[in-house]
Amino acid sequence: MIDRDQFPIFSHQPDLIYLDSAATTHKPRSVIDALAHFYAAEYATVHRAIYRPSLEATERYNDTREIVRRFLNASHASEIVFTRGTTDALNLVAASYAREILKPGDEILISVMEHHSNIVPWQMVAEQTGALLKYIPVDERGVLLWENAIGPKTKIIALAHVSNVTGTINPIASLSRAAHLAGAVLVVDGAQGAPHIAVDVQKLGCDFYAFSGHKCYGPTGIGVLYGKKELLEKMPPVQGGGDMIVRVDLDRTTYAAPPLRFEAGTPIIGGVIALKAALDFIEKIGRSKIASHEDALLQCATVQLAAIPGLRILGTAPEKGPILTFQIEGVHPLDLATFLDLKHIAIRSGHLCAQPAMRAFGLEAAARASFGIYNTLNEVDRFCEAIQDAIRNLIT
Ligand code: C6P
Repeated sequence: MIDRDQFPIFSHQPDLIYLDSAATTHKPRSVIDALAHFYAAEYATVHRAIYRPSLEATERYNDTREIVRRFLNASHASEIVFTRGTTDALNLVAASYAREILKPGDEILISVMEHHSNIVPWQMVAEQTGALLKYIPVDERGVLLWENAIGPKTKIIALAHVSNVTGTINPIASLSRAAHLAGAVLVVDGAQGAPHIAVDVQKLGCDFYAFSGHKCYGPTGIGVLYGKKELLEKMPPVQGGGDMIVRVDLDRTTYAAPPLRFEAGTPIIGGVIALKAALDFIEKIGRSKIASHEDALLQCATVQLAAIPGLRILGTAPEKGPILTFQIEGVHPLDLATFLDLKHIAIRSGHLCAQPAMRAFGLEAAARASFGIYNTLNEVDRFCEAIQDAIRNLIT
């Protein structure tokens, strides 16, 4: 599908079969070079200084905002806030938007499938405001049973675009319409969506969309919050400091307009610049090509694993991202991951930072393989053979 030589990790670790892209993706040469080149040749602060290198760094920083706007098809670059990642972005919506609008008795609706990043911030804001946190159930396939869940008191609905446990792709456009009919906003945790699916926030109709650069072939420490202009403009900042102000007096501060209002302090300049290289990398391949390649890998792995007696796949929704979580009767997921690691196969094991989702399946831990653009069908076959081998060796 792509030239794997673009990813230096595979020349440093030629035996590695990396099946943990849902945790974080490896980086193509173009991203590593963009980051190294910025630090080596162009490094300067942004927004504050008038010397040439700083003006140029500021221009490149701002260029990325426009690239992200296009990546999400947002209407305005000012709707793009740079954050440290998805977690940071979701916490910003909870601590600012939600804290501002929620009254005692209002309802926040999330699902039992969410990552802890899309549960804990809502629990915190519910406690602070007296709002109630309610959960949408899922069926045994991992499909959201949401139709009757939205009520007159629902003010915020926060859901994953793609579940990091079941891989389920949630029907965001329908959920947006239903949320708006009820007078609520829809917050989308796009951590597993943005790397795999073409995201058009105007078509999806969501009010907020969060994602992480490091799951999109970019660096760690940089993420994005998209928010509708009219909502961001009403939101108070959560952090105060440099760069987020128009004027500071001894007794008061006038805040800058969004997005700078939410980007206090010296920003993640190198991360932002390298994020552009990552999104360019994705766009150059094309998101529909990425999705179809990863879907082929997922189908190939699913067919092989589903045929193994005693192996249960968690998440069999009709629409899935490239995530395959499973459990084998009589084999602890940590033992399985250790066994596979001896064969240089990297999978995730444990609760996947989604303990309520695990418990909904009656488990405390599971194993997960997830696919990226650099994986091959041959790697999938070797992974499935290694699973068979693990079963022969680990079940006594
Ligand atoms: N899931 C996984 O292995 P951060 O850490 O902020 O970049 O992303 C958090 C996050 C939020 N939502 C979803 C759906 C996610 O999958 C993640 C990160 C990783 O599944 C690490 S636990």
